[in-house]
Amino acid sequence: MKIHLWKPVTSILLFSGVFLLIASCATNEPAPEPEELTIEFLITLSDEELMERDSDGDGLSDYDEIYIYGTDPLNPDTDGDGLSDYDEIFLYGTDPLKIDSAGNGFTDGQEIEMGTDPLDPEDPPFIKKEDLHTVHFPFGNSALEEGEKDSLIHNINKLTYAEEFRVLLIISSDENEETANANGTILEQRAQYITHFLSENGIEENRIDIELKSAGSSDCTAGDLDEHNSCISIRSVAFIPINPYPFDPHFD
Ligand SMILES: [Ca+2]
Ligand SMILES: [Ca+2]
Ligand SMILES: [Ca+2]
Ligand SMILES: [Ca+2]
Repeated sequence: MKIHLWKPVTSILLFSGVFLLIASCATNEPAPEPEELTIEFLITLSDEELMERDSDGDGLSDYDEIYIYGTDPLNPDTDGDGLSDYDEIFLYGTDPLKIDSAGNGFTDGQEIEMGTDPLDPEDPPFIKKEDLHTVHFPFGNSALEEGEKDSLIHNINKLTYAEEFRVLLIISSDENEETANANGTILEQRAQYITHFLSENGIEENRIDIELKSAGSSDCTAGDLDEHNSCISIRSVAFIPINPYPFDPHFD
């Protein structure tokens, strides 16, 4: 009975063995591939075998990925920035392990798409929201005092540097200020003063958007009231940079 039971099993084993032997001879594969490739499996292979393989088809051999570049031999785009490991190393010179080689907020793939230099942190020139200062007006007046002009010139320098940028000016007055005279409302006068100052310094009007915003003293934070019972922080023009690029950069 025992012999009868074992016979078919032995036949199957023998048959499988012969089949595996034939398959292995025919494809010249040294070891059976696991259903899903893993690094653990790859590093059991010899250097020669790894040099002949490119498991992820990115143009780099498994050997080079594992032992030279430190990239993932099972992922054609290790850092996920849209550029293949091969292209980063041999075409663009970018870091295949860093999503943003220049550290300027745009990924390497985005920079290639925009035609900017992925290795130059100053390309494309960029203005962050906090790079532009809010400037404040004296009570009832549309002309800036000297210290505030320095802030304005700082903003002009930023806009000159990043010439693709437009800017939104949000111009506010305090409710206690005189709202209008022969030259228009105080908001209009402030808008005129600022745009004139900007265009005199090379920032043309077509780069400027304006929003006039009346604000009440109720928006005032404590300690911001002056001797006119008017709110210093509200009498202002805020400069909001408008990103001209198709991507919003991400800063760590
Ligand atoms: Ca590869
Ligand atoms: Ca790869
Ligand atoms: Ca990449
Ligand atoms: Ca990269």
